[in-house]
Amino acid sequence: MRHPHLRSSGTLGALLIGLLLTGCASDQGAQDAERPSFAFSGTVERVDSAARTVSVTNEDVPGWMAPMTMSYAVDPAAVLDQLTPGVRVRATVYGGDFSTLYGVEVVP
Ligand SMILES: [Cu+2]
Repeated sequence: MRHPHLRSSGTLGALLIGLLLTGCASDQGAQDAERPSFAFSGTVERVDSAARTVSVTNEDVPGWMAPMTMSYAVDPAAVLDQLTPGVRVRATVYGGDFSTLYGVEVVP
């Protein structure tokens, strides 16, 4: 799914070229280790138990995404059961991946 808020096709083009070069230089297949990671934090707005997704309003993540509310899959999937509207979460996100929050933790 395309992220709806990419500001310039130049950024996307550079990203795609980067991915291609990465693919040529290495066949490790572990994309996450080679992409920039960002610390994500935000507030849960809604949980869709059937779809196993959560709608989160994020704080600004410079270089990744400005504050907005979007729907994500979560990893580990089991953490979804701890999430309810209003809960604050921390996670790790990766450059170019706007669909999944990784290592999700509830902020006490
Ligand atoms: Cu967004």
